[in-house]
Amino acid sequence: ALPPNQARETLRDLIVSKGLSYLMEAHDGLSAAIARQAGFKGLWASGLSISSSLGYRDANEASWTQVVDVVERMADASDLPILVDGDSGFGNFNNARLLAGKLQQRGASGVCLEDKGFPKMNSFVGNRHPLAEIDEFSGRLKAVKDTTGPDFVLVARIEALIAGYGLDEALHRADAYADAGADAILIHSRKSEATEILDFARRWAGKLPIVIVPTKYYKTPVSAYRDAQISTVIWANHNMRAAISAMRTTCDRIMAEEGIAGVEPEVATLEEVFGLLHYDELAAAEDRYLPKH
Ligand code: SPV
Ligand code: MG
Repeated sequence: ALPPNQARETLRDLIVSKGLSYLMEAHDGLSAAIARQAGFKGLWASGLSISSSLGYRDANEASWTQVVDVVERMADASDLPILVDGDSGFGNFNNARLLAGKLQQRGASGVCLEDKGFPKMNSFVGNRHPLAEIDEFSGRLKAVKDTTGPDFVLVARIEALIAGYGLDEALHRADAYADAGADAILIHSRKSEATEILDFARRWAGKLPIVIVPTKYYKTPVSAYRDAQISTVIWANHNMRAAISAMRTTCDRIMAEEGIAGVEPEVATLEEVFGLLHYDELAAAEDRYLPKH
């Protein structure tokens, strides 16, 4: 068990607070613990990263219960508030509320639902991203809110720009989802410049907090988001991608060198592993609870 993180801010604090907040991607207990150690105050349970780490494609190949199990490990290992990528909710309003309720029970602080159908495809893959009907998707949002109650954070993610529609459609949808009870709007873009995101923020005029995912427009400095009064930036997949690079380098070297001496100084020490997962707490508990003979 992790020592309780007394001073932690809630996900709602992070998303609603005036300043810019960050959510760091994690996809298992270990990456969650590393993000906490780095000082992040909240996590993004990325569908892309969780799928990838399980060896699935980000196309709803992982079941919703597999995602819930991963999120539980992240919550236990980090004790941080977690916004979970709930994809499109794994079906209709009923599947969405089942997912959200179970995530809440297992330690998540909020869920993000995107206005697409099931199965969804990752927003950066191909050009087929059919949008859900606004009324039907609004029903999914309402059902989630009614199930989880007000504290659990509900983020409505708008895929209109990804699907090739313009700002008017995105804003129209954002209004509808705000009426349906969303706590924040995630506006997604696959452009390499932040222009359409900043235009959206200007026209939205702070009706609800805005969350963004600058995976493709990564060159924009965060000062631009602060100036635009964006609430939260999600660094959406960088632990997973960093793991791929590091694991590939290590595998290639061990393969080529037929030994592990070369990589030893490059990889985390075992002490680091034991520290991240609080083996010291277990030793102290053994002293307390195990008989001393
Ligand atoms: C994820 O991290 O799974 C996301 C963000 O949904 S994206 O991959 O940009 O769609
Ligand atoms: Mg996703």
